[in-house]
Amino acid sequence: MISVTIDGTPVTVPENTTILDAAKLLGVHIPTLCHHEDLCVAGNCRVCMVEVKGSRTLQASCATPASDGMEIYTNSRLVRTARKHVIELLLSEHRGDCLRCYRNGNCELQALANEYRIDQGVFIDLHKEDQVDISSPAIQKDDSKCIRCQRCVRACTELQSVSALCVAHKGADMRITTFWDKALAYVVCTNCGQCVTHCPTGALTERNYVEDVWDAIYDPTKHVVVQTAPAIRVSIGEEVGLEPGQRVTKRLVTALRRLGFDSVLDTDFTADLTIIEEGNELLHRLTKAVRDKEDVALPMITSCSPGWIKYIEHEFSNHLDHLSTCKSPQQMFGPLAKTYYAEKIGVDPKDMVVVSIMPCTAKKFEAARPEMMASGLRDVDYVLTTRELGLMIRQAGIDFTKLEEGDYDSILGKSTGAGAIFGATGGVMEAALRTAYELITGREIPFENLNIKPVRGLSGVKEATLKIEGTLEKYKFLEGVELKVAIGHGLANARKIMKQLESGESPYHFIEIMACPGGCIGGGGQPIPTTDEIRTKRANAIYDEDEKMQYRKSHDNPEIIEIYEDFLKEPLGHKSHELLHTSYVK
Ligand code: HC0
Repeated sequence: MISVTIDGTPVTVPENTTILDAAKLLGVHIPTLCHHEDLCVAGNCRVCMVEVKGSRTLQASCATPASDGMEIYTNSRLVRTARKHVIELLLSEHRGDCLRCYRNGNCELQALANEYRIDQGVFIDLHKEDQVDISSPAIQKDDSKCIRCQRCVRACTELQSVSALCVAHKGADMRITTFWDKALAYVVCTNCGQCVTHCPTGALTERNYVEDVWDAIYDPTKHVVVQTAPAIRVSIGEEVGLEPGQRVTKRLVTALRRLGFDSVLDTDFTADLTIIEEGNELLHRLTKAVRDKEDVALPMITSCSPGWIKYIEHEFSNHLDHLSTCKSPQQMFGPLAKTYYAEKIGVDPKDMVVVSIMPCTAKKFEAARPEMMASGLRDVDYVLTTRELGLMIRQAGIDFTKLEEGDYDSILGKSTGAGAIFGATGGVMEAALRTAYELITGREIPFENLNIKPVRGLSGVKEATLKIEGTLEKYKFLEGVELKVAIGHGLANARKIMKQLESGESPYHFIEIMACPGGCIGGGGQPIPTTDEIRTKRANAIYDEDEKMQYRKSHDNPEIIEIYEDFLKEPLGHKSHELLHTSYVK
């Protein structure tokens, strides 16, 4: 441990603690624009400069380790003057039309400019024209708002191992760009949106479709159906002024009705359906491999995260046969809404508009993929992020705290705890294991074993082994098999898993991969900021939701039982293949 004084107050901290973190321990906030706890130290915005006694220059507190006996001043006249100049310099290059900016009110640069009362800059205002790249259906990039902090580049490289964004040129010409300066739609971007949630300004945002959805709602000839992803119910509260980790499912339903959606349905229902289809697909592959000794692609890997799908298509396209052929729950919902549900409620599918509320920017891309027209129409018409829904609720003047509780409509509205936990890393695996156990053994999983702890939490790659015992006669060939599973979240972890698979050393039968750190609760469409502390709170709320549900296993969902009896007939059957399964692009 070492001792330092910060603004005259002594504090003891572990060795190698940065000045920024030492100050945090003492409750002193030092502003910064380039630093983010998810990312490596950059030290390039210089906003976090502090005075260190005996040092000839100011020090970037995020990049300077505290040392024993250091006397640090975070708010001296020198520091304040220098910091103000740095902010002014940044503002001189930043197109400051805050009133029109999507991040107005949630922009770190704007907040600092306000805090430091930057009313009249001493530097020439370069007032750049907007330079917006809208080539992608998911993400838009506006260089005129970029402050070159490189958080996006680090998120894309460190967290996601994608490197679609990079730094070009030097000094005043330095820019954040892409390979050969191509538009985002034409580089290896996976649309995951981690650049967006890490951007301090409005330089990177999702493509916003709020006005299109209002138009659909106002159109009396349209029946507008909304589906809500598992992770929304534990994060939308942050957009309307609640603390992270509030579970607001029933108030969310009421808010959506108040906004004017005609049917309020749940992606958790199709998450349950995914488990039935994907669980049967896994059993089918295991049967071929273990009983029939056939050469079949194992491990099978989940396919519900569209950022992950784009990544494997770009980076590991020789291994696409490992992907489950199941569409994501979002894309299972779309064609079911425009066939089965439309018929049930007597609406012409041409007059139906399907809107998804997703914690994910890549879902916008997924919905726009050419193959996602199994209903004969665009299966999902618009995808809004949690942030866009928050905007709609605020625009409509809805006081979330005063909302009464509501229930999802039926059918495609009922779900289980297994569907809910899809929203956290490991959740798809946990849901699948709950169902697989009962399918293979014919016995009910003991209540105390429903929570499968090894697959939970924020470790980058998680593993579990389950010995199969006491099988039904038809699965006797699986008796004694040790089922090995792995879970990866964040594409850098996906790369590790895929490298192991590529080398032929993957010991697993089944792998869950989600593109974003933490899974969907940490998705690129989630409220900003998103940190590990917030991810944990959202995940805990999801597990809480699971424990409060009437049903906790997908195959117990009465609406799932009904849709198979009524419409789909059997898992992996003809109708399922037509509507619920897909293929991938090399
Ligand atoms: Fe997810 Fe999903 S769990 S990807 O994270 O599988 O976005 O929340 O909606 O589709 O259900 C996101 C979240 C979903 C899908 C589900 C899956």
